Amino acid sequence: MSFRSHQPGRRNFLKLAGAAALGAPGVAGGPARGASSADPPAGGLPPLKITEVRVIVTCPDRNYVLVKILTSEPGLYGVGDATLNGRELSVATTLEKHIAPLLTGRDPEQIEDTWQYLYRGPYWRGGPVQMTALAGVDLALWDIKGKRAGMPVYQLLGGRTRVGALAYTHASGETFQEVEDAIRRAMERGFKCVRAQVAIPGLQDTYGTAAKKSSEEIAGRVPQQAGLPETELFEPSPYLRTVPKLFAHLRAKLGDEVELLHDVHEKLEPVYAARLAKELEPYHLFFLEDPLRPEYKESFRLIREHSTTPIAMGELFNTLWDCVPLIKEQLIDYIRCDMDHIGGLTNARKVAALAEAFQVRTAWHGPGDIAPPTHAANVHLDVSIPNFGIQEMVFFPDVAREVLPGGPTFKDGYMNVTDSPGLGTDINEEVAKKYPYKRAYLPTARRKDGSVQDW
Ligand code: KDG
Ligand code: MG
Repeated sequence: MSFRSHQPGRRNFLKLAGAAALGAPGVAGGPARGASSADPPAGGLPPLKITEVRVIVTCPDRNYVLVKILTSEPGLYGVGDATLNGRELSVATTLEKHIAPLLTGRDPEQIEDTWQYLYRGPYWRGGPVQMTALAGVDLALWDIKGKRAGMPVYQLLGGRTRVGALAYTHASGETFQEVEDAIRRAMERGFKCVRAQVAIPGLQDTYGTAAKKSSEEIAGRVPQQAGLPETELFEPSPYLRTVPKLFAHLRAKLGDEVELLHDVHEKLEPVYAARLAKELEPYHLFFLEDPLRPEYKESFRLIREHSTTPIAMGELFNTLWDCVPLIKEQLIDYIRCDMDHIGGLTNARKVAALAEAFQVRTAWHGPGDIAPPTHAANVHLDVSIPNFGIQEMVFFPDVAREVLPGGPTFKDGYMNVTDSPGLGTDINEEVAKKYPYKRAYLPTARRKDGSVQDW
């Protein structure tokens, strides 16, 4: 019996159940390995096996970790993204040393079973390293399934629910005027929604702004610092004084139509986040992003009790269960997990379904430090679910596009995917070799008294 069969014969099913109950090693070790030649073909297609798992670390403009899964069908492979900014080699090692040996010989069609096997199988579960590794495998398997079916992944997810995915980009500046100008430029490019961040007087290089770089250069392209990480300075008081004034300026100058967003980046303590959300109310943000640290979800209640500013959260979450308390209590309005850090499409679509039940919409994380296969998977999901909200996006530089061709398109404020089978992204391994890994870190932050602050 193989899990490949869509409708396993009853006799085979009982055999498997009996074997599992007895702890038969073939079953516990992964059912697909045992696919026998007597297995019925899946939907008329011949049996398929994973023959090789390649882990490719490359740094065209910044570091990316890609997973290429090859199959027994000549020319049929899938490409997934397993990039974890600043910890790339931990994920690559997990994939190479621990996960790849488990995959060779398995049936790539059994995505859910492989996901469960890799999530629950090792006993130790969750965490950003393992969940990013799992995402890399998961996305590659969805890519294979789409290519095999001759369909884009959104068709496998149920088909289109919308013509495109409303997108937002980032605008930043040293002054309110610079932020306003950057938003105007984004609007000229077609964006209807823009995230706004401004430098905070007295604090150097606050998150989302960086002196010496244009807003477009920074947009979504989180700094990667070669050598050792730099330290930024943060104090809540000047930040809390400045941000409402920024949005007062932007609304006065830009009017009400453009949708504005702001990322707190988990920097605030609950009472200050509640104050900020309350003071931003008159400016009608699309959402206020990641106001609190991810650990203690109850704190979100305080924000809710004091403000109607829509709240988004989730880029530091790693599992479906991180999302449950905030969604089921309706403490947020947008769930914005990073598909690359919560185990890929298989888990993200469950998060979306959970959110749908509680009238929470999606806003998957879409920064420049995850690679095109994740951006593509985001949009395949966006255009196929009923409760999509908004999609963060980034324009990759030419050098990255040469290594990682394909990916979503952007027009008139909306992202889209093409109808090419699978995810619609690829990797050029020869070009990737020209750009070896370079050690790099995210910045860190401290308060004026020297103590550690969330960046
Ligand atoms: O690597 C960290 C980035 O992914 C993060 O800082 C980007 O917060 C971010 C965002 O909203 O894009
Ligand atoms: Mg963010």
